[in-house]
Amino acid sequence: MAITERNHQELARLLDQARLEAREVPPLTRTHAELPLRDAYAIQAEGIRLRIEHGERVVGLKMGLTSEAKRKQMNLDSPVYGVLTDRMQIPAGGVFRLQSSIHPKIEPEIAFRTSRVLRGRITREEAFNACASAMAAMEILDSRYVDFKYFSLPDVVADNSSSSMFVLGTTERPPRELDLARLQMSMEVNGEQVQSALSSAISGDPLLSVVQLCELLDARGESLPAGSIVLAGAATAALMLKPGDQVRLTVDGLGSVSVSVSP
Ligand code: OOG
Ligand code: MG
Repeated sequence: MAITERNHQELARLLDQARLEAREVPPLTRTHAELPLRDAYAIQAEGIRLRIEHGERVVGLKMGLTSEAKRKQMNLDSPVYGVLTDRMQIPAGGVFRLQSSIHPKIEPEIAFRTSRVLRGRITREEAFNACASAMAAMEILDSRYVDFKYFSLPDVVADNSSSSMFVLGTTERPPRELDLARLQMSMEVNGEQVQSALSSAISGDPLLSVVQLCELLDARGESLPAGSIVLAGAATAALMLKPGDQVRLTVDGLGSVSVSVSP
């Protein structure tokens, strides 16, 4: 059965309710086996429209599945994007409440802040020139689907690519001051290192995540506004969060960023 615009709205509402009530729902492809990726992005956009209706403001975009470690963990094979709003941001050193989520995981990332609009297909150099700064970042994912692990690409895209929250480091440096593909990244939980990787794990070079993002946006006739935050994707597999966890990411040249987890 072909998917209609009305279906987009209904499915977006279903996922939004699941998020608000911190309740799992079956993957959409259970009931809509043939869910084209294009429709999945339309459902994602409709979900963001609902959040804007509730007073949220779009502040950027995130790339997902840009590292081999993540593609393996999720058993999915191509990069996807999602939308970030102001209400998803936790201040550096802030608190994440487990209560308001389903089965959250955390992952180490690099973020960029753009200073000019990026339209159409771009080169690495254009991405480099458009990114005013890079930051250490962690993303907290929370799939709205039963059993976080098993879903298809359209399912994850419709669910805003599992976005939940994110935290940015306060050290912002221009890309030209960094060897962006060779930054050591180390994530600790309660003082113990749990994940580590070189930033090259992210798309071979985190700036290439921006290039890929622009390609995906272009395919939908969209562009990346100036002043956007872009999460380049996780360098390692994501880690389940537990109450009491103190999570800290340290990145060469970009300092540390932390978040604590309360019940
Ligand atoms: C999809 C989102 C992946 C990343 O950084 O790779 C992602 C998921 O893992 O549920 O955000
Ligand atoms: Mg991520």
